[in-house]
Amino acid sequence: MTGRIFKVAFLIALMGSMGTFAEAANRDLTARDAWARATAPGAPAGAAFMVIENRADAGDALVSADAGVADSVELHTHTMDAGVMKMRKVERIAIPAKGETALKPGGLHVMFIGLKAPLVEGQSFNLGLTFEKAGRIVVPVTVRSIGAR
Ligand SMILES: [Cu+2]
Repeated sequence: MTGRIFKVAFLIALMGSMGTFAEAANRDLTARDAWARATAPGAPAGAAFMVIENRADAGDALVSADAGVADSVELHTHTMDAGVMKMRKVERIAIPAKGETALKPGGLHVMFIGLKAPLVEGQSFNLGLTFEKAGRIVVPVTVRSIGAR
Protein backbone atom coordinates (compact mmCIF):
# COMPACT_ATOMS: atom_id res chain seq x y z
CA MET A 1 0.00 0.00 0.00
CA THR A 2 2.74 2.42 0.97
CA GLY A 3 4.68 1.29 -2.11
CA ARG A 4 1.74 2.09 -4.36
CA ILE A 5 1.30 5.57 -2.88
CA PHE A 6 5.01 6.15 -3.41
CA LYS A 7 4.74 5.09 -7.07
CA VAL A 8 1.82 7.42 -7.68
CA ALA A 9 3.65 10.30 -6.04
CA PHE A 10 6.74 9.53 -8.10
CA LEU A 11 4.72 9.45 -11.31
CA ILE A 12 3.11 12.80 -10.54
CA ALA A 13 6.54 14.31 -9.76
CA LEU A 14 7.93 12.89 -13.00
CA MET A 15 5.03 14.25 -15.05
CA GLY A 16 5.50 17.62 -13.42
CA SER A 17 9.17 17.81 -14.31
CA MET A 18 8.51 16.61 -17.86
CA GLY A 19 6.03 19.43 -18.28
CA THR A 20 8.63 21.92 -17.12
CA PHE A 21 11.21 20.58 -19.56
CA ALA A 22 8.78 20.71 -22.47
CA GLU A 23 7.95 24.29 -21.63
CA ALA A 24 11.60 25.30 -21.32
CA ALA A 25 12.33 23.70 -24.69
CA ASN A 26 9.69 25.89 -26.30
CA ARG A 27 11.11 29.01 -24.77
CA ASP A 28 13.54 29.95 -27.51
CA LEU A 29 12.41 33.52 -27.06
CA THR A 30 12.69 35.42 -23.80
CA ALA A 31 12.42 39.06 -22.87
CA ARG A 32 14.40 40.49 -19.98
CA ASP A 33 14.43 43.81 -18.12
CA ALA A 34 10.99 44.71 -19.42
CA TRP A 35 9.97 48.13 -18.12
CA ALA A 36 7.59 50.96 -18.91
CA ARG A 37 7.87 54.62 -18.10
CA ALA A 38 5.36 56.00 -15.61
CA THR A 39 2.80 58.28 -17.23
CA ALA A 40 1.26 61.55 -16.09
CA PRO A 41 -2.44 61.49 -15.12
CA GLY A 42 -4.54 61.74 -18.27
CA ALA A 43 -1.70 60.82 -20.62
CA PRO A 44 -3.22 58.92 -23.54
CA ALA A 45 -0.22 56.70 -24.28
CA GLY A 46 2.74 54.91 -22.76
CA ALA A 47 5.66 52.79 -23.90
CA ALA A 48 7.58 49.70 -22.82
CA PHE A 49 11.17 48.64 -23.44
CA MET A 50 13.10 45.39 -23.03
CA VAL A 51 15.77 43.15 -24.47
CA ILE A 52 14.42 40.19 -26.47
CA GLU A 53 16.74 37.22 -26.75
CA ASN A 54 16.46 34.43 -29.33
CA ARG A 55 18.27 31.18 -28.54
CA ALA A 56 16.98 29.39 -31.65
CA ASP A 57 19.08 28.58 -34.71
CA ALA A 58 16.66 30.52 -36.89
CA GLY A 59 15.69 34.17 -36.85
CA ASP A 60 12.25 35.11 -35.51
CA ALA A 61 10.23 38.30 -35.30
CA LEU A 62 7.93 39.99 -32.81
CA VAL A 63 4.68 40.53 -34.73
CA SER A 64 2.23 41.73 -32.07
CA ALA A 65 1.85 42.60 -28.41
CA ASP A 66 -1.13 42.71 -26.05
CA ALA A 67 -1.76 44.13 -22.58
CA GLY A 68 -4.78 44.89 -20.45
CA VAL A 69 -3.53 48.39 -19.57
CA ALA A 70 -4.50 49.97 -22.91
CA ASP A 71 -7.13 49.83 -25.63
CA SER A 72 -4.52 48.89 -28.21
CA VAL A 73 -0.87 47.91 -28.28
CA GLU A 74 1.39 48.59 -31.26
CA LEU A 75 5.01 47.99 -32.23
CA HIS A 76 6.80 51.28 -32.93
CA THR A 77 10.13 52.72 -33.92
CA HIS A 78 11.52 56.25 -33.88
CA THR A 79 12.80 57.95 -37.01
CA MET A 80 14.40 61.34 -37.56
CA ASP A 81 12.40 63.41 -40.03
CA ALA A 82 13.97 66.81 -40.88
CA GLY A 83 15.57 66.92 -37.45
CA VAL A 84 12.35 65.99 -35.67
CA MET A 85 12.03 62.67 -33.86
CA LYS A 86 8.87 60.88 -34.95
CA MET A 87 7.25 57.59 -34.04
CA ARG A 88 6.19 55.15 -36.68
CA LYS A 89 4.30 51.86 -36.47
CA VAL A 90 6.18 48.77 -37.65
CA GLU A 91 4.68 45.41 -38.68
CA ARG A 92 7.48 43.31 -37.21
CA ILE A 93 10.62 43.56 -35.10
CA ALA A 94 13.26 41.05 -36.22
CA ILE A 95 15.12 39.03 -33.57
CA PRO A 96 18.27 37.45 -35.05
CA ALA A 97 19.14 33.76 -34.61
CA LYS A 98 21.19 33.26 -31.43
CA GLY A 99 21.06 36.98 -30.86
CA GLU A 100 19.01 39.76 -29.30
CA THR A 101 17.19 42.96 -30.14
CA ALA A 102 16.93 45.87 -27.70
CA LEU A 103 13.77 47.93 -27.44
CA LYS A 104 14.85 51.20 -25.83
CA PRO A 105 13.91 54.87 -25.47
CA GLY A 106 14.53 56.69 -28.75
CA GLY A 107 14.35 53.42 -30.71
CA LEU A 108 12.08 50.42 -31.02
CA HIS A 109 9.35 50.17 -28.39
CA VAL A 110 5.98 48.68 -27.51
CA MET A 111 3.36 51.44 -27.55
CA PHE A 112 0.23 51.48 -25.39
CA ILE A 113 -2.49 53.56 -26.98
CA GLY A 114 -5.55 54.56 -25.00
CA LEU A 115 -4.26 53.89 -21.48
CA LYS A 116 -7.10 52.82 -19.19
CA ALA A 117 -5.28 54.27 -16.15
CA PRO A 118 -1.95 56.03 -15.58
CA LEU A 119 1.09 53.75 -15.34
CA VAL A 120 2.26 54.23 -11.76
CA GLU A 121 5.89 53.78 -10.67
CA GLY A 122 6.43 50.51 -8.84
CA GLN A 123 3.40 48.82 -10.40
CA SER A 124 3.80 45.89 -12.77
CA PHE A 125 1.60 44.34 -15.44
CA ASN A 126 1.68 41.45 -17.91
CA LEU A 127 2.61 42.00 -21.53
CA GLY A 128 1.92 39.34 -24.16
CA LEU A 129 4.44 39.12 -26.99
CA THR A 130 3.60 37.09 -30.10
CA PHE A 131 6.39 35.87 -32.35
CA GLU A 132 6.16 34.58 -35.91
CA LYS A 133 7.64 31.18 -35.01
CA ALA A 134 7.81 30.88 -31.23
CA GLY A 135 4.21 31.89 -30.58
CA ARG A 136 3.13 33.95 -27.58
CA ILE A 137 5.00 34.51 -24.33
CA VAL A 138 3.95 36.65 -21.37
CA VAL A 139 6.46 38.88 -19.61
CA PRO A 140 6.06 41.03 -16.48
CA VAL A 141 6.67 44.73 -17.10
CA THR A 142 7.81 46.95 -14.21
CA VAL A 143 6.82 50.62 -14.22
CA ARG A 144 9.78 52.92 -13.55
CA SER A 145 9.87 56.64 -12.86
CA ILE A 146 8.65 59.17 -15.41
CA GLY A 147 12.23 60.23 -16.23
CA ALA A 148 13.70 56.69 -16.41
CA ARG A 149 15.96 55.91 -19.37
CU1 LIG B 1 5.43 54.91 -30.05
